[in-house]
Amino acid sequence: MSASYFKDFETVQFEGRDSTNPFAYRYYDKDRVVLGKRMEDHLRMAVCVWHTFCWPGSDVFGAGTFDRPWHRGANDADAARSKREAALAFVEKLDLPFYCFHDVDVMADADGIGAFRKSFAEAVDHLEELQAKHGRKLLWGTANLFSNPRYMAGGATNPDPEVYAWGASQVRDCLEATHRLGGANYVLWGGREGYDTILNTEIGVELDNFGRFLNLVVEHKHRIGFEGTILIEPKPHEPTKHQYDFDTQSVFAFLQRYGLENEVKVNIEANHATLGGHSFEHELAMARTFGILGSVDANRGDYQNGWDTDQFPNSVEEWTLAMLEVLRAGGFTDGGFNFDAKVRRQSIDAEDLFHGHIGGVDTIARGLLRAAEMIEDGALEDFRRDRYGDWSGSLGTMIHDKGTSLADIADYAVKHDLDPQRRSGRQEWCENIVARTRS
Ligand code: XLS
Ligand code: CA
Ligand code: CA
Repeated sequence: MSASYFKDFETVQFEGRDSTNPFAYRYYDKDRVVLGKRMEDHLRMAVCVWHTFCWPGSDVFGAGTFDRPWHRGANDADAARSKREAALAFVEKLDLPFYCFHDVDVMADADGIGAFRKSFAEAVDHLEELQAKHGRKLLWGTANLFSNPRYMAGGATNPDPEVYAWGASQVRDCLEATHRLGGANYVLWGGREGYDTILNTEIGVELDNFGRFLNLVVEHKHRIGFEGTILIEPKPHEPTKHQYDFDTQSVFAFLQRYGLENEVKVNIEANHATLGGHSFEHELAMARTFGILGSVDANRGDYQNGWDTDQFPNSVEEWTLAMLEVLRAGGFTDGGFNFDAKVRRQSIDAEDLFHGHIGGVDTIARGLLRAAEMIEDGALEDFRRDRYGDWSGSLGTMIHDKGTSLADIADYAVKHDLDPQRRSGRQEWCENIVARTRS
């Protein structure tokens, strides 16, 4: 039933900006070389299985609105198989290279640890066949330690070590599966690694248990020879009131505290950045600065809503600024852009899945072209460099000299009777450069 779900759709192709075909790319031309690299290799885009194939269109006020064949009954072995087939067929129809999954997204429901492991193992065997059949790759896998009621108080931060051990079993199996499937990264999103009320929460114990967990995951990665990157995905809250992986700065402090700053990077999600009161480009810039920019979940929030709406990206300006940060970071090595985005509940048809992804792909591709144009033009980058140019002069160097004290710097100011002249930050000029970009 599933292989035929997308039978009426052709593979999406690049037709250029004048195309009138809603099922064509206007900007994403995978073989076009931008700043010395093919677009496909810059962007490494992925489809997520959870929103696009598992979510039935339900919300807290109502049932699922979608009528995909695999949603009609229980999530048994047949339904899970159809869902996997449909997912990989869809990625091929979009002509994108990658997909991403949680363990529970791709398997049939199973109770008990033995049955759970067996069901997941069957799914992984099938995914291996499907990857070969459709010529697609895995950007990352992750274990879901937040949906099952057992995880209501967290996985690695649960007060009950038996829950922690269950989580260890899921993560071990999912990390090994990701390795076997050739995954480029392994993600940990700590959805319930936080608290609902501080009244019942011992933060110090929870953080130490969480730090121990992450160290064990890294150790296991090396033990099995997985060469991909381990990624933490920051989010400030939802479902918990407070999530420990609040944002990139908090995650970096956590990694340093537990000795993992050279082992683990971040997977930045646009909507999580904005939920945290930041801009998307702020989170990317922070990760670039710390050298921990791993991968990106591509989506957007709604500026009037305070929750995680996971809509498809559609702001060319936001993605221009984001791509500028990714390019400044030197681009991705293992990472890519994963569409952690879902069509709206009223977008019930198979074609809506295409419209969501095609729009997102083109928005990101256009962001890349515009950011590349700004980098090639050089005016903004030159201005930024000049603005800090005096730091390589004599005073700047002296300030950073190991032997220099606060008093030395203060004496310098007094001795030279310093009277620094104000210089414009040229914010509006900078903003105009972005707005006037032609690509
Ligand atoms: C939820 C997160 C989740 C992670 C993977 O808000 O975005 O989907 O990406 O667990
Ligand atoms: Ca995400
Ligand atoms: Ca999200």
